[in-house]
Amino acid sequence: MSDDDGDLDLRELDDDELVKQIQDDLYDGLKDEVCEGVEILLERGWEPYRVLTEALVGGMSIVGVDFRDGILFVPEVLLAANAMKGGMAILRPLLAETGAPPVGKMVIGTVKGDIHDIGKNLVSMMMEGAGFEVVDLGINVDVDKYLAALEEHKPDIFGMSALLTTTMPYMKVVIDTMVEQGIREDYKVLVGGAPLNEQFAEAIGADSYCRDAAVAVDTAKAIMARKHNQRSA
Ligand code: B1M
Repeated sequence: MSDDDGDLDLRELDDDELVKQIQDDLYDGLKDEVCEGVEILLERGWEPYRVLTEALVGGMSIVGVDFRDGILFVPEVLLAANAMKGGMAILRPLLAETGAPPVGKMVIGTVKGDIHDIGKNLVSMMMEGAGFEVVDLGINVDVDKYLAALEEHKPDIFGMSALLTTTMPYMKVVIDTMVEQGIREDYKVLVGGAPLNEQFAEAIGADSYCRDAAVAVDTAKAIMARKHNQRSA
């Protein structure tokens, strides 16, 4: 399994071992190794979505548990996030390649005070892969920036992400401001992020809570189908 330098040869691992090794490398923040593992799974015919969910998201879940339990700290988690982003960068063009004209437009960003962007980036990638044009506002987005982007891009779908219990209430600030300005009904508002749930989304006046990126895609597609039917009715 090792070469002359004692390094592990990823190509000699079977699929299960390789996924486990990618998760270990992600945990250890080894970006180059994670990228190599991702490339090997793709060469073996794995669908990009499967690589994303099983190897990368699966690896980050393990990081999340140990971060919660005080085994990992911010510097280590930042390295793991960097390794995950390396793997995602390889998958992004593969997930986004549809060749078809955009089926709709989305503006998305992580709310003010929150710098978590991996989940949001994943949603953006999957939405692009489903044929949506995505305007990604990045992290720490305040209400003025969100509203300016809605005005400029006139999206069909407006998405907000929050990973902290302390930042998720900011979604309500944004939605309340939309109501005050009389533009709430111009957009479908989807919200997501680990601490959210259906009840929260309903309480703040969002249209839908999206548990994960796949649900975001399905929800957005259903919204576009309804819009299309209304137009042709
Ligand atoms: Co942070 N962090 N973090 N962190 N971090 C969490 C969120 C935490 C749960 C860890 C823990 O304690 N177990 C905890 C929050 C506790 C709470 O609020 N209840 C936490 C904390 C406390 C913090 C700090 C406060 C730590 C500190 O400084 N003491 C700090 C806050 C910084 C800030 O934002 N102001 C902090 C910092 C960081 C890092 C910078 C080190 C790093 C972020 C790097 C980055 O994103 N570039 C980080 C990370 C990586 C995590 C964990 C480990 C992983 C998050 C992640 O990327 N998951 C996380 C633990 C966890 O979530 N289990 C944790 C993978 C990603 C694919 O999943 O983001 O859930 P997720 O996205 C999913 C869905 O939620 C959904 O779809 C995505 C894909 O399926 N989704 C959407 C997300 N957004 C959506 C938007 C949509 C739709 C669906 O719009 C339509």
